[in-house]
Amino acid sequence: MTSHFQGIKIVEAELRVVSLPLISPFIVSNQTMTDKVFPLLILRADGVEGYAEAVMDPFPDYLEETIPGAMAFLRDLILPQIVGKSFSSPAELNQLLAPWRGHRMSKAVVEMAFWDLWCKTLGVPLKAALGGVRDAVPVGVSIGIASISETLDRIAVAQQAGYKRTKLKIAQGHDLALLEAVRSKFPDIKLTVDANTAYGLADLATLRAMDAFQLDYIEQPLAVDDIHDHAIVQRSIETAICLDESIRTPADCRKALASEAARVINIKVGRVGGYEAARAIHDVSAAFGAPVWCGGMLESGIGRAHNIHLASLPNFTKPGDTSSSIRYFKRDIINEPLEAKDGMMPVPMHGAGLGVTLDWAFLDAVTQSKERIAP
Ligand code: OSB
Ligand code: MG
Repeated sequence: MTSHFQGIKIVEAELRVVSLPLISPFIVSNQTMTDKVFPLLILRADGVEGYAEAVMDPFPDYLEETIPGAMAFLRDLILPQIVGKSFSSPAELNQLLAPWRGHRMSKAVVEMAFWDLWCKTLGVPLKAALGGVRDAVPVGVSIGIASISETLDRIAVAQQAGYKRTKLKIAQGHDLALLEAVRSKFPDIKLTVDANTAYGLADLATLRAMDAFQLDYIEQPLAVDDIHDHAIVQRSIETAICLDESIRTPADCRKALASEAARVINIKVGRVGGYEAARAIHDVSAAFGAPVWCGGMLESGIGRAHNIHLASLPNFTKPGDTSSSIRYFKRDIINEPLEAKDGMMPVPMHGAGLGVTLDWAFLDAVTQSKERIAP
């Protein structure tokens, strides 16, 4: 941009809570989701809109943040601080958010919507502004907890569709027998498991037994705040550990990799507070030689599109969780279908920024609440 660029004035914010029914319930070790409920933020500048969705759940079952808490934080504290002000870059906006502790999912939705607004103003795809290098990203599926026979059926469907990796949600008592059955039917597929913190050091024998199944990694076996005990487990097993919930900041990532608590990192831009943190985590991981992949939170097309742009960065070398939206929803809130083909998800490029547009009529039909924050 030229030196005339005065920044982008945010004239208004629109904050919605949206509820999209899931085609089938998604079950993980500590929660069951039947509808995907999420805050959707629209930031408006002169003739341009930026979109993002937040990834916290109605209850604090994945991490601490909740939708009711986020709505209060956004409506009463953060959005009144930024509406009516001008920002020349996402970094400048982040300076305003940085002093507040925690609330990373809430900060992320604001920062991500601004990135979209900024890129649309500059006329560049989000991918280009972020430093992405791919036009399509490799993706796999995340399969929720179900009976062994149902799980085998779902894997067969995903294999048929060409997905590049299968991740199975596991829990205490839903682990070794499941892996035995899956490996005997699918001996060669790229397979991972995600425990969503269900285990502890007392389960070391179970975790060690997973070495027999050629898993690409075991995702988040232990508690959210337990990098130390993950290092103990990583020393005792051959399979790589991948951290998800434990990595919220670039410093978390540095400590986890430096202490060899993990060898792979799951990056969710919505979990870590936005693209600035996500890119720093990507870079720290690359410095340690640790591959990263892009996680998901069952997002609608808006969050899904953000994830795909992020996953186009160079060190996202393992397949991400951003599979086709029709696996989750009968109908999405965006107009351009996000469909993977042979396990590759194209980066959406319908115009600048996020590269997708909202289906306003359907969005209104699935909106639970809507409020406007103006100066
Ligand atoms: O741990 O990655 C996780 C979904 C909800 C909460 C946590 C997680 C997940 C997934 C689904 O694994 C990923 C996706 O398909 O979006
Ligand atoms: Mg996970």
